[in-house]
Amino acid sequence: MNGSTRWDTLWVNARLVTMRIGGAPYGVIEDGAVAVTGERIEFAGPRGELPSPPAQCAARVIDCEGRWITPGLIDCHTHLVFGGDRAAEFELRLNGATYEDIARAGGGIRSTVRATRAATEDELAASAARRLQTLMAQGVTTIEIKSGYGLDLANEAKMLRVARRLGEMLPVDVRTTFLGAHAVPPEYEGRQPEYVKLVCEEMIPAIAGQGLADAVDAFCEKIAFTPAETESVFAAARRHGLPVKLHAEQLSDQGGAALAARHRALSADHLEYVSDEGIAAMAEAGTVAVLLPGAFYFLRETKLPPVDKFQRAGVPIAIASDCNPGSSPALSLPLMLNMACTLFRLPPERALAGVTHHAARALGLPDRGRLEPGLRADFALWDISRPADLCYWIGGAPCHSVVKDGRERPRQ
Ligand code: DI6
Ligand code: FE
Repeated sequence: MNGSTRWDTLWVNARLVTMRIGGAPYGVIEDGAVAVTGERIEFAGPRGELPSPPAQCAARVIDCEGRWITPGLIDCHTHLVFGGDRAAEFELRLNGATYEDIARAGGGIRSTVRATRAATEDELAASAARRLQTLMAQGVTTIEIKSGYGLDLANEAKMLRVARRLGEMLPVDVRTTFLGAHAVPPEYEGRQPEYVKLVCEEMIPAIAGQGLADAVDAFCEKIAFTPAETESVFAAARRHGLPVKLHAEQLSDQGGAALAARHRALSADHLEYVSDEGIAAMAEAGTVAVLLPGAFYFLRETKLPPVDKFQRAGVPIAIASDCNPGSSPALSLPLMLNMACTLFRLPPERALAGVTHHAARALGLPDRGRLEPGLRADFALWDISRPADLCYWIGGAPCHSVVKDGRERPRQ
């Protein structure tokens, strides 16, 4: 190479979980190497296929001492930015109240709305940053963050600005989703159609105009918005060039999955109560099923999402934390992997696909989620013996370090 090295950095003596499809399980490469220049992967393969000895390949060579490398984890569904918490409601539920009872009595999402409206941007950023650092310490390199606790233009925009700011403060990519149609705010009590009009005609145009959202979501449910209202939110999103996703079939079957598929949604999320028609429509549209075992567990749901039917229909399954104060105060994606396996019976390889390449797809980000030349150099090193160990530990897998955009990320 005429004295000049080809790549910036080369990681050797590593075992790779490439998540490449069609080869070995997990796309495993024993005795692998990953080379990076700038923010991109240039090489991810067996050390024996390097073009020359490691020291001649890259300006810097890092010995991974046999550790496993996975793609950086992607948490594709969170409500990470919020004021306060709902630990008191957790106690109420343990004393017999249901999630729906609490919501109908003005608690639930609305209590978080009060706390979020009262908080400053700095306060919201500080509390969300602590949660985000906990997720990052366990391998997260990309996260989606929804609004939905502001429920008026100023406060929804505030939440989305905080989410964007987190991506600037910390070495992690943040994708933002506008969820104005999460709940009806108290000032619109009894005037739900007017609130939907506000979301569609004022909030979405303003949020899109300020470039604050990468997608639009809604909560289609008996205690939230009807399918017809969801349609109008999606139509407004389309008018402003934003892709959609949907909280669908979490507590009952509303036909939300099929509706989302008709709108070519990136994902439909939750899906415990999805029908066969919903699954078929998602398969046809290529809509990802995002399963949220943290919410299933925390709400003590008993109806399982139909994972085998998704698999048979060819619907990609992603797994996310749904981190939020009401239904899933979850701060570990490896814990969600364990729950996806234990509660939903997902084999570890499919669970891992759910927080890597299928999660990337749920965010419309084809540039990440696998270890492959040309993709973003986001990956995590783990002190484990085999890939399934990532799903095995309850409450945290041993993450050694994280590389984001080709650079070793300082410990958070
Ligand atoms: N479904 C959920 O699980 C979260 N939002 C939603 O639409 C819960 C949000 C909350 O309870 O604060
Ligand atoms: Fe959610």
